[in-house]
Amino acid sequence: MTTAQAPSGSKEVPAGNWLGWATSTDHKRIGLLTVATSLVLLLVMGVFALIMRGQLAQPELDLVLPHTYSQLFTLHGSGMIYLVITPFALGMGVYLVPLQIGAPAIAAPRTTLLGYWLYVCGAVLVLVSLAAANGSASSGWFSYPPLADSDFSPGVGPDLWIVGVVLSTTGMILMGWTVLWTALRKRTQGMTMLRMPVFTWSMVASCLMVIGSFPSLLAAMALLAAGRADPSVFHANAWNIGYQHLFWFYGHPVVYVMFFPYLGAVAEVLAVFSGRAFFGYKGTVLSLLVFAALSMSVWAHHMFATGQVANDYYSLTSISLLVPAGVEYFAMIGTVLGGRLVFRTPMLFALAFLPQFLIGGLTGIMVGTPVLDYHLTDSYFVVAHLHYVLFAGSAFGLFAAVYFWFPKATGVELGERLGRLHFVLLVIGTNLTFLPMFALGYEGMPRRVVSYAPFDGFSLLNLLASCGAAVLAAGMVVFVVNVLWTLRKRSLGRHVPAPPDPWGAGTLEWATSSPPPATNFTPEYPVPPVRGHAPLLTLREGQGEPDDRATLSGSRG
Ligand code: HEM
Ligand SMILES: [Cu+2]
Repeated sequence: MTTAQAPSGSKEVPAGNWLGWATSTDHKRIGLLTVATSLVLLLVMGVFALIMRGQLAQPELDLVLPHTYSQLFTLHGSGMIYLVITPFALGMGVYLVPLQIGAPAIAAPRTTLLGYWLYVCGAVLVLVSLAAANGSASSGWFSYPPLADSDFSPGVGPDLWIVGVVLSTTGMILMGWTVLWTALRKRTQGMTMLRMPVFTWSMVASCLMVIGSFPSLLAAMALLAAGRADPSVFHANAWNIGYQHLFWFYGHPVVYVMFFPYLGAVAEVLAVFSGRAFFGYKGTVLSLLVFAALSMSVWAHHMFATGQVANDYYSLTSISLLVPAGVEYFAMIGTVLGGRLVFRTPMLFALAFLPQFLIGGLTGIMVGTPVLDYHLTDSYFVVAHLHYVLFAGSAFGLFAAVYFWFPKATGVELGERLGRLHFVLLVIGTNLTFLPMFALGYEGMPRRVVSYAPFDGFSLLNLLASCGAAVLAAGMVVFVVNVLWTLRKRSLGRHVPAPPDPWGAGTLEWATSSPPPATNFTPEYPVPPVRGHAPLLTLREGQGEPDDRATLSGSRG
């Protein structure tokens, strides 16, 4: 901690005090622990992906055994979703929502802390399951029975995986509740619902989906566990399809839980680095809520190929998601078009999010159309689509958020040059890795295969994708170096301490010190008056009441 910045009277626990960190009920610590844990797991899951891309770089390689490969894609996919992108999103909410709405603390802090530890225990179990005699789960992140039952996936590994998934999901539900409760009940004076920042609204919409849909995954996992104990459960075919329904009632909305918070972060970054308030605020808020509600009605578009669902209905609801998505998209573009742009690293990631995500969204229309999906399902086209949404979409938003809020959370900015290098490598790497997969899928390469033959005609595109993965990995190394280097400089005291508001931003978290004191706001850093959804911007532009300006300059010390 940069103690120079910490106002007197705050109860900072020294940085080396591990027990203090692990048991603190300060939402900023829980939030930081959550995002730091998920970033570490991102590297682990990334290494699994690299091994897979190594195996697929050329036809008929023997880098890993087929059963190992099945575990790798299962742990990679399930880990990225259950243990990385979802927890990071909720961790951001835990850290930022109280600050953004001017609250001194999160609602139910012990419940939030319990949520974090359930997540950690779940992650440990999922990783430990790899050491089981028959290995870990190996039937993909959605683990359909009968493939995932105890006849086809014997051993204790898949059971450990199930318990791990249940624990971390329960943790996410607890965090979702406390973040939602905070936004509803702990807003400062003047912070009406329709003045909450876009990011906070994106968290509210996400948390509603967490609460509405995550319990369905717990039910699916309970069913799977029961079926593994007594395989006759799945002999009635109804339960195989029933499992899929329970699973996707969670599995679809989670895609938006892994997307909204990043979209919210990108929206804030775009507004700040365009030097204006977010354009189309109300339309965006409304569309987030419509989007969240609609998202609960589309789940069975993942089941078109079973022939057992009402394809027309699910296709129609899926494609109607384009309307709220379009509103948000144009609001973001409108924000950028009217502004004076400043191209710092967070802004670069936020701008790249737009076209990258568009590719994911548009190919979603294709897989949401049953006739096309019959051809594309379970091919590499789906792998390309989901990675454009989740990697090119969420991960770019994730990095925009990391570079943007890093100085707030740590008191020091990440290095700009390394940040740009990271950005360039990530853009090249992402597209080189995932674009060829559309073609591979269209040409008929199935997903989840450990190898292919030279005469299949998949060799060149796979080689390109694997080279892309190497570029991506290099980008991630640059990012890790940047973080460690910056933190090292800070611990040696050789850094430039970040001011409360290094970017000229608009929302309340930038009114307090960097990092914020234990109670978020203090007499030295009071909550400024709130008269709109970008209160600091209003004050700076002199549109507030005359006495407002004094509060602001006072708070800047
Ligand atoms: C935000 C980051 C990422 C997320 C959320 C993610 C998610 C997923 C998911 C859900 C699956 C499907 C697993 C399954 O079929 O059960 C998957 C498969 C896969 N991913 Fe990722 N992934 C990410 C990043 C990456 C990266 C950076 C690479 C490459 C460098 C990669 C390479 C692969 C490969 C090779 C497969 C196996 C495809 C198959 O055979 O079906 N992923 N990923
Ligand atoms: Cu879906």
